[in-house]
Amino acid sequence: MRKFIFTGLLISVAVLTGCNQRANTFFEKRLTFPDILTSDQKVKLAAYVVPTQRQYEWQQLELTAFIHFGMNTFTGREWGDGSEDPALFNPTDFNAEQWVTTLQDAGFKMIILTAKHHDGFCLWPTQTTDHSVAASGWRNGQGDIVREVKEACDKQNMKFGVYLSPWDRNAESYGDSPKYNKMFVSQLSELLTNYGEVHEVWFDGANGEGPNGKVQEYDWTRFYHVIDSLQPKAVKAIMGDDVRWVGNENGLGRETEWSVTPLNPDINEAVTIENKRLNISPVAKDLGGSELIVEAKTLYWYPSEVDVSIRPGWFYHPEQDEQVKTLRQLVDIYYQSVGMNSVLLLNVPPDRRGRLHEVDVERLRKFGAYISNTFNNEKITDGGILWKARSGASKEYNVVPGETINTVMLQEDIQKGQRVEEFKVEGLVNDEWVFLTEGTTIGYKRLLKFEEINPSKLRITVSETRDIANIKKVGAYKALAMAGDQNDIRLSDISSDKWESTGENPLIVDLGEIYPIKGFTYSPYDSKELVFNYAFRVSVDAVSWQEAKKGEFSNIKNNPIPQQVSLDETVNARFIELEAVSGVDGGKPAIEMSQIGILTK
Ligand code: FUL
Repeated sequence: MRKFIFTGLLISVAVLTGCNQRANTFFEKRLTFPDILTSDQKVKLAAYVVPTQRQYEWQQLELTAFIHFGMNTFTGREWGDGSEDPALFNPTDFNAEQWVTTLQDAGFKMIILTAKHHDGFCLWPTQTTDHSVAASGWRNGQGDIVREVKEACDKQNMKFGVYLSPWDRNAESYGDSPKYNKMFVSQLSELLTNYGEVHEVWFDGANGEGPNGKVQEYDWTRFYHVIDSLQPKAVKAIMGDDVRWVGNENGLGRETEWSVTPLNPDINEAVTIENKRLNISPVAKDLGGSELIVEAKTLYWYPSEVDVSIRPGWFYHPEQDEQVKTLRQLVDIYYQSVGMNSVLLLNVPPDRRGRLHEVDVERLRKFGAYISNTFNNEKITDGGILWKARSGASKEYNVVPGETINTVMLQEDIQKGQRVEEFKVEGLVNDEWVFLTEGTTIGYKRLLKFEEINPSKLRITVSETRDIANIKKVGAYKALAMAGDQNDIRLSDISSDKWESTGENPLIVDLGEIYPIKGFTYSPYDSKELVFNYAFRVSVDAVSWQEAKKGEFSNIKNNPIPQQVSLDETVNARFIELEAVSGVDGGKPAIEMSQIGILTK
């Protein structure tokens, strides 16, 4: 009877809201609640929101790769300012097939290429601007990076996506909204018409214009329409409404990661007002808990993508060759992304030759081998049978006799919605059930690690679920121990024991003696506001000062990692002065001595 009443409710909601409802049971991508619902009904209905076909196919890719390649590769910057001479772009041994083969061997299923980053330089010979590969010396201006990458992908059956930065520091029309939107639509259309199938379009939300910068109103509706009509299989990511930014660039998903959320990208006033009312943004801790759902008017299937670079920066910098993430860091990232109901988008930036660097290639090879060795070695014999679990229900699974395990995997059939709110895993050892681990959400995939153990059975309990959960697969594995720790950014070559400082903006530091300074670092930890534009000055006597560098910590807002700055030439100095010319939010942030490091090597 209760089931009958609920089915009736599902149908009336569909009729009332006109949502895209499949077979009178599920709501594809979006559900707007009618006003009449109780809180319990709202939470239960959230369990009936499901992905579109293209979102579902995207989720199954699990491992996708980002390629940041462009003008910054050759200038050493993270954000170019658009004034770069196209002649600087000149890869000496460009080889897209090497990228695809390396990434494919490591298990990656799609490559997303930065066709245009914030500096506006286009990697294809576009009709829309002269600022492109056509104006470079590479292949005598006859080359097309986008085409070569796409062809290499096609050859090896790798999916292909494009990153096209809305923020453009080169385009003259940027800020003249209709004019720039027209140009952007043409760029998008070229990319989506001339290169065959595209499976993801990545719209970066980053914009470093600051309070006094150019203001561009993007025509997102039109951009969406261009994608939907030219590439119906492509998911729209980040400022797109199919794939959500996880909220950090560290490779870290949420413990509780709901793909059903009231959050949508801020693409129009109504959405912005609603996101503000609910106090949510991609960086919010809770994006789908029941308390939030009760407050919401509309829910979306908007799953998380974890984007992170294999190196500290998004672009290749030779000085970061020793800071490529270790196997251990990459595997942790895998557990925290794919294993936390997200798709991993791992950036591997090609070097100035136009090849993936040997260190990165080796790391990827190890990573791919580790993941396949671990997860192709199933230790449960009967984990593939669909289990329909009510709140409180348990099910036992058989472990291959004698096997040791330390990892469990759970998957819901998300085509029937994401439902589990809490679960527990136990192992049967000597006829006794031993607690192994527990978690909150499952979604498409959840991986959890625990101490090595040899149980004869596993018992999964779905402690709380929004409606009958569809557990599609349970797996157990033995992940091998790994040597090696973090490859951290080098913070300082000289000890700060004898340093003395005055002021906080500018901050002046007496290093105690004269050093040959090659660069400095700024670690943004614990700052109220992060420094964006800076000026770095040096002096031997604290009387006459010389400006050694002026610039911006380009991507610091989204990726607040320690910033390393190399000076154009080595300077001998005893005193340094760092001024925060402006902060990421337009203020004048203070700087502490503990945030600074000096590079002399
Ligand atoms: C950010 C950008 O500003 C970075 O440069 C990089 O492209 C990253 C993936 O997104 O928002």
